[in-house]
Amino acid sequence: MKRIMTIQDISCIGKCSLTVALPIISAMGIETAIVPTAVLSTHTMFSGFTFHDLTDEMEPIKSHWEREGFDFEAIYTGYLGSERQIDIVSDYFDTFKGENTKIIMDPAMADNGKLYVGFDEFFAKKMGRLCGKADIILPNISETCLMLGEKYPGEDADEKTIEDLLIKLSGLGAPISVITGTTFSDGRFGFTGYDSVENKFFRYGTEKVPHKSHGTGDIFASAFTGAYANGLPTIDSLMIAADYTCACIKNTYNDPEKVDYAVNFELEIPYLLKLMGK
Ligand code: PXL
Repeated sequence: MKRIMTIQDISCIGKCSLTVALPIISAMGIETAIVPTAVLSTHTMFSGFTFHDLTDEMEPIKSHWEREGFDFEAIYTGYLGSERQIDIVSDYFDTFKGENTKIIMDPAMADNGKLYVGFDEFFAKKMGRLCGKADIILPNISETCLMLGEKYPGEDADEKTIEDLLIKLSGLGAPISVITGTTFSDGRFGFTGYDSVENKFFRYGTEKVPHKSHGTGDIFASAFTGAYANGLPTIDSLMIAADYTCACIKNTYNDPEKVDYAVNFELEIPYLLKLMGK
């Protein structure tokens, strides 16, 4: 069985970061090793959340895994809790990046033009520098602008604006940059990417469901990582992730008992497996 590593927090309630990455990637038939960066009572949308930092565990976990000789098909990072964690994750990349190990980064730190509680512009710039070590980066529009120090153009930014941002993003150093949550002129919603090696843009959109929720970026990045680790090409993996995320949002939108802090990703795992041909 293939093995990936994912480095992000555990929000005990919130259906984001590790509590979605672990079930989604495992369900896709990939062993999912986790490096928890912090334990929070909820994600940071709630007021009064607790935050227990696990930075001090990260080095010892890395050293032990190194001694054991574990290797990984991919390293997927999400929400990181501090600038020091960014440095440690950079060491993880140096230690575990084998010839065939792909580094996938979702620089989860902002939405709707605003950083999540606890982050500042220095953190965003530093995350941008770490993105230079990745093979594929998956920021949303807000994260893109904050990493680049560019003005936030809004969620409905036009295709030309997004393409200009992608060119600048590629300057961070990752060969493939994908901006998630882009809206197209035909009203569809999805991702727009740029492959700087091939000098090619690509995009894919699904139906736009009028429901916005936390955690959808994490669901997208997790499904992408699972599909990619299964050996599917980048673009196919991104399309599967977009179709699955759309289904999760739609399921939630139609659920009279929905929660307002996350989407029903659990109920669409059978659909995800069908998309994978499993
Ligand atoms: O979904 C991204 C995310 C991950 N982890 C924590 C968060 C958020 C979004 O708010 O607060 C702790």
